[in-house]
Amino acid sequence: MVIFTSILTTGALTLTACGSRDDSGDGDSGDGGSTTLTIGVDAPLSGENSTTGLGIQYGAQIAVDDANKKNTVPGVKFKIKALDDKAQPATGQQNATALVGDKSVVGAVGPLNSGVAQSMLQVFSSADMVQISPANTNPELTMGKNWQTAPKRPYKTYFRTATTDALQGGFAAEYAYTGLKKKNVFVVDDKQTYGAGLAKLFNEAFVKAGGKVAGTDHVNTGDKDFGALVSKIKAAKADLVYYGGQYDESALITKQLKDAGVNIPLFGGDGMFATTYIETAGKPSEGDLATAIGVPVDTLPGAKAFVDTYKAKGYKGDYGAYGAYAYDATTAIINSVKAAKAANDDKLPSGDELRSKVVEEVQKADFEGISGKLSFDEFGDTTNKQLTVYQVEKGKWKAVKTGTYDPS
Ligand code: ABU
Repeated sequence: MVIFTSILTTGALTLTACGSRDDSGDGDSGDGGSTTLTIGVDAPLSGENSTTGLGIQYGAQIAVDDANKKNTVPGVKFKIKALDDKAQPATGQQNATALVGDKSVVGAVGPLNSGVAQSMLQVFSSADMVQISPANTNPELTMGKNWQTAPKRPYKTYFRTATTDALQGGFAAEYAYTGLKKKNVFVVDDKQTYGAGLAKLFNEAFVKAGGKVAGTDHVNTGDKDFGALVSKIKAAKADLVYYGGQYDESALITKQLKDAGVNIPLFGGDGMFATTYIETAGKPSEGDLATAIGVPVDTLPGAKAFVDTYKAKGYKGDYGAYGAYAYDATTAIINSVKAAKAANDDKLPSGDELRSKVVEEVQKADFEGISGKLSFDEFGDTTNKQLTVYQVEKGKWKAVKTGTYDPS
C-alpha cells in the first residue's frame, strides 16, 4: 500500500509520497517542473547478458531525457532508477520489491530475461504498477501456460514492446528451411524459460516445414566447455545448429564447433543478437544467424536521433536489440502519466491512484514510437509483429530478411 499526502498550494499539487518536490535541474533535463517521478529499470547490467541489458537501461534514459527536455508532462520531471538483476530471477524479484516500495516509482521497464520476468509479475501486480518489457519473448508471460490452446492473460499490469517466440521460432524455422535450404538441424537450448521455449517452437516449425531434427541437447548458462556437445553435433551430420539461449554461451559453442572442423552455421534468436557474440567468437561467427525483434533500428527514420544520442553519449552496451523498444516502453509510461493527469482536471493523481491510472492508460497506448507504431492487444502484447533475420558478414550483423510469421 502506497501512502500519499497531497498538499494543494495555490492551485498546484505537491506530491510528498508518490513523487517528490524537485526544483533543481540536471544536465540532461529541461525545466520540467516541480514534481519528480521515477521510472524503474530492471535488466542485467553486469555479467551475463549485460551487453543487451545496458541497451535497455540507456534506451530508457534517453527517453526520459527527451521527455524532460520537451516538457512532455508540464509540472513533472522524470528520472530513471536502474537496478541490476544479473539475469537471476531471485535478484529480479528483489528489485521488483524495491521498486514498488519506492513511492516515487510510477512504472517499470524490463526485465530482459523471460525467466526473470516470471519472478516479478506477481510483485508488480500486487502493487497495481505497470511493467513493460522491451525484451521478453516467451509467450506464456502474456497468454498463460496454455497459450497455444486456451490463451488467458495472467496479469493486467504486464506489457511488452517485443513480439514473442510464438512468431520468432517459426520465422527462424521458415528461413532456415526455405531461405538457407537446410534440412537436418541439431537443436540446442540452455534450459531457461526463453531458450528452451524458443528451441521447442523452432523445432516444431522446422519439422512442420519438412525438415528433420538430427539431434537435440541442452547446456547450462555459464558453461564454457562444449566439447561433448560438439562431438554429438559432428556425429549427427547436421547441416545447421539452432540455439535457444543467449550470446554468452552460443559465441563459445560456434567457436568450439568451427575449431573442431564442423563448418556449419549456428542460428539463434534475439538473445544472440549482440555485438559481443561476434567479438567473442571472432572469425568462426562468419555466416552465423540470429533473428531479432522488429525492423533494423538503424533503418528507422524515427530512431535516428536516438541512435545518434546513444553513440554521442558513449553509452556502453548495444542499442540494437532492445534499446529502441526500451525507449518506446518508457515513453508509453510517460505518455500515460500525461493522460492520467489530463483526465484528472490536469492534476496529477497521487500514490496508488496514479499507478493504477497509468496501467489503464498504457493499455490504451496508441502512438508513433521510434520503433514504429506502438499499441498493445488484449494480452498486453505489442501489435508490432515484425522480425528480422541477421547474418554475420565481415564481422558485423547484417539484416537479410525482415517480415513476420503466420503460425496458422
Ligand atoms: N528474448 C530474448 C531474451 C530475453 C528473454 O529471455 O526473453
